Amino acid sequence: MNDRVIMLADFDYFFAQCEELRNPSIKDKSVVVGVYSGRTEESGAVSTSNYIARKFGVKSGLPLFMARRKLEGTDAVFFKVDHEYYDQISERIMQIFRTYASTLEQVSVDEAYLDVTQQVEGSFEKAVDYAQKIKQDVKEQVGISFTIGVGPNKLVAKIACDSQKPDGLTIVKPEEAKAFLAPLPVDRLLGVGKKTAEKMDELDIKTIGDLANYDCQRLVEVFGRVLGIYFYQAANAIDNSPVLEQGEAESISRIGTLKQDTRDLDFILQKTDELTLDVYKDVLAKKLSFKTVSIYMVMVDLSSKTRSATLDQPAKDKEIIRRITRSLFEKFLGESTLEIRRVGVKVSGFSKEERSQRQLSTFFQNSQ
Ligand code: DCP
Ligand code: CA
Ligand code: CA
Repeated sequence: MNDRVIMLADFDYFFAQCEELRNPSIKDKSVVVGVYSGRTEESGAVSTSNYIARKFGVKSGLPLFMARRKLEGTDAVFFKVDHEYYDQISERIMQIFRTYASTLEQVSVDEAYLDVTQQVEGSFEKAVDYAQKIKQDVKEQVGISFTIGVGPNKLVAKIACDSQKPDGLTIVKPEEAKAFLAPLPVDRLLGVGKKTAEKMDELDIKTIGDLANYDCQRLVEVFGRVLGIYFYQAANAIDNSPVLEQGEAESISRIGTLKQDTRDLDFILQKTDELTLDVYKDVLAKKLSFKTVSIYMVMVDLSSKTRSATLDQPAKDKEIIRRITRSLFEKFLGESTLEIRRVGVKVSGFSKEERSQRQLSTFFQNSQ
């Protein structure tokens, strides 16, 4: 567990940056992404905003009518959240991250831990160049900027990341970690909310340094064994929690709309070949084997159908997906008379070591 090099990457003003990506001309304006509650034209709250809008005090959670007021007379653009689009961008970046890390733990749509210990041979000097290389690569391939924090564990990497945004890179070496945390207020630690911070304040603990120097036994008396020890260790920059590959899909799938409604097998297979290639890239990147291949159809009357085939042995071959997709469609076309509008390809039944608890993903969650 010693001498790890852990990175936390957090995409800058993410939803707003995604909007800038597809509308480059708005880059110099205030960009606000809002969740509209739908009750009236104006009701809802700011999901996020770019850094220009933040200068005017427009931040996540602010009611939209107030955001409009603050930006009145300025050149500002407002968008509705488009989760499907942000998820797609996020997924592309996560894919790139996977090629740079031994393990990747995605914590949210715009955040992931990367264990890069092996890649940088445990060296924090090498981690500087490595982090810059990842940033550069994602900038070129996807066009999104993000901030990286590097530390000897997840806790330090996270706080390092938060310390300098946007487009930041903050490296905290193991021997600097305690001194780095010491001056920060205790509520920067995960698990120290308002109430806990107040309690700590009563004990005259204001900074993480105060907490680190506090008597561990006293903390256990006040906060209980689990929390007391956790606070003490966290304040002392100790965190042995591993970067855990998780939230990995139960299935990998792609869905797409056909150029025209059809029952023509070759026409359909042209589309599913494209989808298969994308599915296969995911399977490859995640080093998975699958046992089940499914197809998905949305018919002209908007009803949807699925068909699956399960193999005797796990497979990881693109040709197998193509072959089964073809035979499933052949069979399906013989059973149905309706034209098909949308098609999907899915693989599931993954095998990989230690697949314990996986998040259930919705069928065809990567729909496009
Ligand atoms: N988000 C939201 N409502 C919030 C906070 C966040 O809808 N109250 C969404 C929009 C953000 C995304 O989650 O783009 C990621 O949240 P972050 O807290 O990481 O904030 P940003 O990425 O927007 O900005 P930063 O550059 O500070 O990371
Ligand atoms: Ca972010
Ligand atoms: Ca975030």
